Amino acid sequence: MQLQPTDALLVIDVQNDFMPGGALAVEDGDAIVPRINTLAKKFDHVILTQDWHPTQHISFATTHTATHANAQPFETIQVHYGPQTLWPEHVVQHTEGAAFHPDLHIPHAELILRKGFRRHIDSYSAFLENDHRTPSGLAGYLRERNLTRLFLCGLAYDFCVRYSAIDGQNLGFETIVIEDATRPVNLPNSVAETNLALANAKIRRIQSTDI
Ligand code: VGL
Ligand code: ZN
Repeated sequence: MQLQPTDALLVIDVQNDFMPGGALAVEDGDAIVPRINTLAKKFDHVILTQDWHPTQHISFATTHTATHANAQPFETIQVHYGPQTLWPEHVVQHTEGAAFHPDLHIPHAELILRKGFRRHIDSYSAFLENDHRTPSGLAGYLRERNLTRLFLCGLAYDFCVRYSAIDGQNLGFETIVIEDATRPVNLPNSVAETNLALANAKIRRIQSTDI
């Protein structure tokens, strides 16, 4: 595949808490770090996202234990904008868990986009928060810079990569997921649903060797 100057690599949430041993560990999450470093060298434009939650964030199961007797990590509850899966406390702002994996090496990355920083709205997608309305500003940034095709990698395939890809495609960017440079959280059905959602949105999945 021939890369173009209008392409950007979007590296989603390669942070310590999503690595084996972290607060919201993704199995084998660290295996993609060297692969992402290699991929990034091929792109003129690289953007990193960083999940960045305040304490008592709406996505933390512990935030809801007073009001939802059985609020447990990995269960879904209804909040003011619809369903929200609950998670262990993770990527709390300015903690070591929120830092990028120490081996992630992309010195030419041009933007670090933080998301999920509002206590009352989670944000899986790099474009829109989980109310599916509040924009992050990324679409405007990309359009203003004439970056029209997006390649996505990082964590996790079935949450933040999935929702970023769908929103990116819906907002008019040609969006491609580099599957072997992602790993899933893997809740019941989450990978199958993601495969289907990406296919329905006409989002291509490729391998890092295709680039
Ligand atoms: C993510 C769950 C909660 C992700 C972030 O990066 O996919 N998943 N917060
Ligand atoms: Zn999060």
